[in-house]
Amino acid sequence: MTDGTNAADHAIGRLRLPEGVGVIAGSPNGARRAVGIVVARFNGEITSRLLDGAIAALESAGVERDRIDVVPVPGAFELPLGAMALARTRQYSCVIAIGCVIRGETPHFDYIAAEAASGLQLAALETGIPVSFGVLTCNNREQAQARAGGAHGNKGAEAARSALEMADVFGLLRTRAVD
Ligand code: INI
Repeated sequence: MTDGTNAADHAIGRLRLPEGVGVIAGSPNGARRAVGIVVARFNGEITSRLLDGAIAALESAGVERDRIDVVPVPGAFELPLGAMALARTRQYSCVIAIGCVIRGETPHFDYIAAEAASGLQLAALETGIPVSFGVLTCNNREQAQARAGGAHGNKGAEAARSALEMADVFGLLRTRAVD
Protein backbone atom coordinates (compact mmCIF):
# COMPACT_ATOMS: atom_id res chain seq x y z
CA MET A 1 0.00 0.00 0.00
CA THR A 2 1.48 3.31 -1.01
CA ASP A 3 0.60 6.73 0.29
CA GLY A 4 1.14 8.43 -3.09
CA THR A 5 -1.07 11.06 -4.63
CA ASN A 6 -2.60 8.95 -7.38
CA ALA A 7 -6.41 8.96 -7.17
CA ALA A 8 -6.49 5.26 -8.04
CA ASP A 9 -4.10 4.27 -5.26
CA HIS A 10 -6.65 2.95 -2.83
CA ALA A 11 -9.01 1.41 -5.37
CA ILE A 12 -8.89 -2.36 -5.54
CA GLY A 13 -8.71 -3.45 -9.17
CA ARG A 14 -8.11 -1.04 -11.97
CA LEU A 15 -11.04 0.48 -13.88
CA ARG A 16 -10.72 0.00 -17.64
CA LEU A 17 -12.52 2.73 -19.57
CA PRO A 18 -13.95 1.89 -23.00
CA GLU A 19 -12.73 3.71 -26.12
CA GLY A 20 -14.82 6.40 -27.80
CA VAL A 21 -16.85 7.66 -24.84
CA GLY A 22 -16.47 10.99 -23.13
CA VAL A 23 -14.74 10.60 -19.78
CA ILE A 24 -15.05 13.34 -17.19
CA ALA A 25 -12.57 12.32 -14.56
CA GLY A 26 -11.48 14.41 -11.60
CA SER A 27 -8.07 14.28 -10.03
CA PRO A 28 -7.04 15.08 -6.47
CA ASN A 29 -5.94 18.60 -7.29
CA GLY A 30 -5.99 20.88 -4.27
CA ALA A 31 -4.83 24.16 -5.79
CA ARG A 32 -6.95 27.12 -4.60
CA ARG A 33 -9.25 24.83 -2.61
CA ALA A 34 -10.48 25.27 0.95
CA VAL A 35 -11.24 22.02 2.75
CA GLY A 36 -13.22 21.33 5.92
CA ILE A 37 -12.40 18.37 8.15
CA VAL A 38 -14.66 17.06 10.88
CA VAL A 39 -12.86 14.69 13.24
CA ALA A 40 -14.11 12.58 16.14
CA ARG A 41 -12.30 12.86 19.50
CA PHE A 42 -13.36 9.31 20.44
CA ASN A 43 -10.44 6.89 19.86
CA GLY A 44 -8.36 10.03 19.50
CA GLU A 45 -5.00 8.26 19.27
CA ILE A 46 -6.26 6.69 16.02
CA THR A 47 -8.22 9.67 14.70
CA SER A 48 -5.18 11.94 15.29
CA ARG A 49 -3.15 9.74 12.93
CA LEU A 50 -5.93 9.69 10.36
CA LEU A 51 -6.10 13.48 10.62
CA ASP A 52 -2.34 13.79 10.13
CA GLY A 53 -2.61 11.54 7.06
CA ALA A 54 -5.46 13.61 5.65
CA ILE A 55 -3.65 16.91 6.14
CA ALA A 56 -0.42 15.54 4.63
CA ALA A 57 -2.34 14.27 1.59
CA LEU A 58 -4.13 17.61 1.18
CA GLU A 59 -0.89 19.54 1.37
CA SER A 60 0.85 17.27 -1.11
CA ALA A 61 -2.12 17.77 -3.46
CA GLY A 62 -1.60 21.52 -3.28
CA VAL A 63 -4.04 22.66 -0.57
CA GLU A 64 -2.56 25.51 1.47
CA ARG A 65 -2.41 24.62 5.17
CA ASP A 66 -4.22 27.80 6.17
CA ARG A 67 -7.13 26.82 3.91
CA ILE A 68 -7.80 23.69 5.97
CA ASP A 69 -10.28 24.05 8.85
CA VAL A 70 -10.68 21.27 11.42
CA VAL A 71 -13.80 20.82 13.55
CA PRO A 72 -13.46 18.27 16.39
CA VAL A 73 -16.67 16.57 17.54
CA PRO A 74 -17.23 14.11 20.41
CA GLY A 75 -17.59 10.88 18.43
CA ALA A 76 -18.42 9.29 15.09
CA PHE A 77 -22.12 9.69 15.78
CA GLU A 78 -21.69 13.48 15.65
CA LEU A 79 -19.71 13.46 12.38
CA PRO A 80 -22.74 13.87 10.07
CA LEU A 81 -23.98 16.97 11.87
CA GLY A 82 -20.50 18.48 11.83
CA ALA A 83 -20.04 17.65 8.14
CA MET A 84 -23.44 19.10 7.29
CA ALA A 85 -22.63 22.32 9.16
CA LEU A 86 -19.31 22.68 7.33
CA ALA A 87 -20.85 21.89 3.93
CA ARG A 88 -23.70 24.37 4.46
CA THR A 89 -21.27 27.26 4.85
CA ARG A 90 -20.50 26.82 1.09
CA GLN A 91 -16.93 27.86 1.92
CA TYR A 92 -15.34 24.47 1.30
CA SER A 93 -14.81 22.55 -1.94
CA CYS A 94 -15.20 19.34 0.02
CA VAL A 95 -15.48 17.97 3.53
CA ILE A 96 -13.57 15.05 5.03
CA ALA A 97 -15.06 13.13 7.95
CA ILE A 98 -12.64 11.25 10.18
CA GLY A 99 -13.53 8.79 12.91
CA CYS A 100 -12.84 5.37 14.32
CA VAL A 101 -15.47 2.96 15.58
CA ILE A 102 -14.20 -0.21 17.25
CA ARG A 103 -16.50 -3.16 17.84
CA GLY A 104 -17.32 -3.87 21.47
CA GLU A 105 -19.51 -6.47 23.10
CA THR A 106 -22.83 -4.78 22.40
CA PRO A 107 -24.65 -3.69 19.21
CA HIS A 108 -23.56 -0.07 19.97
CA PHE A 109 -20.88 -0.34 17.26
CA ASP A 110 -23.42 -1.20 14.57
CA TYR A 111 -25.65 1.76 15.39
CA ILE A 112 -22.82 4.28 15.46
CA ALA A 113 -21.09 2.95 12.33
CA ALA A 114 -24.33 2.79 10.35
CA GLU A 115 -25.52 6.24 11.44
CA ALA A 116 -22.14 7.77 10.67
CA ALA A 117 -22.11 6.25 7.18
CA SER A 118 -25.68 7.09 6.21
CA GLY A 119 -25.56 10.51 7.88
CA LEU A 120 -22.39 11.48 6.04
CA GLN A 121 -23.86 10.37 2.73
CA LEU A 122 -26.97 12.41 3.51
CA ALA A 123 -24.85 15.48 4.26
CA ALA A 124 -23.24 15.16 0.83
CA LEU A 125 -26.48 14.49 -1.02
CA GLU A 126 -28.37 17.30 0.72
CA THR A 127 -25.72 19.93 0.18
CA GLY A 128 -24.09 18.81 -3.08
CA ILE A 129 -20.70 19.20 -1.42
CA PRO A 130 -18.50 16.08 -1.57
CA VAL A 131 -18.16 14.49 1.87
CA SER A 132 -15.69 11.64 2.15
CA PHE A 133 -15.82 8.74 4.60
CA GLY A 134 -12.60 8.56 6.55
CA VAL A 135 -14.19 6.49 9.27
CA LEU A 136 -12.61 3.22 10.33
CA THR A 137 -15.02 0.49 11.40
CA CYS A 138 -12.84 -2.22 12.92
CA ASN A 139 -13.15 -5.31 15.04
CA ASN A 140 -10.21 -4.36 17.23
CA ARG A 141 -7.55 -1.71 17.88
CA GLU A 142 -4.89 -3.56 15.88
CA GLN A 143 -7.01 -3.39 12.74
CA ALA A 144 -7.51 0.33 13.33
CA GLN A 145 -3.78 0.98 13.84
CA ALA A 146 -2.99 -0.88 10.62
CA ARG A 147 -5.26 1.52 8.73
CA ALA A 148 -4.11 4.68 10.46
CA GLY A 149 -0.58 4.80 9.10
CA GLY A 150 0.29 1.11 9.51
CA ALA A 151 0.44 -1.86 7.16
CA HIS A 152 -2.82 -0.97 5.43
CA GLY A 153 -1.95 2.65 4.76
CA ASN A 154 -3.71 5.69 6.08
CA LYS A 155 -7.44 5.87 5.40
CA GLY A 156 -7.44 9.56 6.33
CA ALA A 157 -5.13 10.23 3.37
CA GLU A 158 -7.37 8.17 1.10
CA ALA A 159 -10.43 10.07 2.25
CA ALA A 160 -8.64 13.36 1.56
CA ARG A 161 -7.74 12.36 -1.99
CA SER A 162 -11.26 11.04 -2.67
CA ALA A 163 -12.81 14.30 -1.47
CA LEU A 164 -10.47 16.36 -3.69
CA GLU A 165 -11.17 14.13 -6.68
CA MET A 166 -14.92 14.58 -6.26
CA ALA A 167 -14.53 18.34 -5.84
CA ASP A 168 -12.50 18.40 -9.05
CA VAL A 169 -15.03 16.41 -11.07
CA PHE A 170 -17.83 18.65 -9.78
CA GLY A 171 -15.84 21.63 -11.05
CA LEU A 172 -15.38 19.99 -14.45
CA LEU A 173 -19.09 19.20 -14.71
CA ARG A 174 -20.05 22.76 -13.80
CA THR A 175 -17.92 24.25 -16.55
CA ARG A 176 -18.59 21.64 -19.20
CA ALA A 177 -20.38 22.75 -22.37
CA VAL A 178 -22.87 20.10 -23.46
CA ASP A 179 -23.48 19.82 -27.22
N1 INI B 1 -17.67 6.97 19.08
C1 INI B 1 -16.70 6.69 18.20
O1 INI B 1 -16.29 7.57 17.42
N2 INI B 1 -16.15 5.45 18.16
C2 INI B 1 -16.55 4.45 18.99
O2 INI B 1 -15.99 3.32 18.91
C3 INI B 1 -17.58 4.72 19.93
N3 INI B 1 -18.03 3.67 20.84
O3 INI B 1 -17.55 2.55 20.76
O4 INI B 1 -18.88 3.92 21.69
C4 INI B 1 -18.14 6.02 19.95
N4 INI B 1 -19.11 6.36 20.82
C5 INI B 1 -19.53 7.71 21.04
C6 INI B 1 -20.57 8.18 20.03
O5 INI B 1 -19.98 8.42 18.77
C7 INI B 1 -21.23 9.49 20.48
O6 INI B 1 -20.25 10.48 20.63
C8 INI B 1 -21.99 9.34 21.80
O7 INI B 1 -22.91 8.26 21.70
C9 INI B 1 -22.77 10.64 22.13
O8 INI B 1 -23.71 10.96 21.11
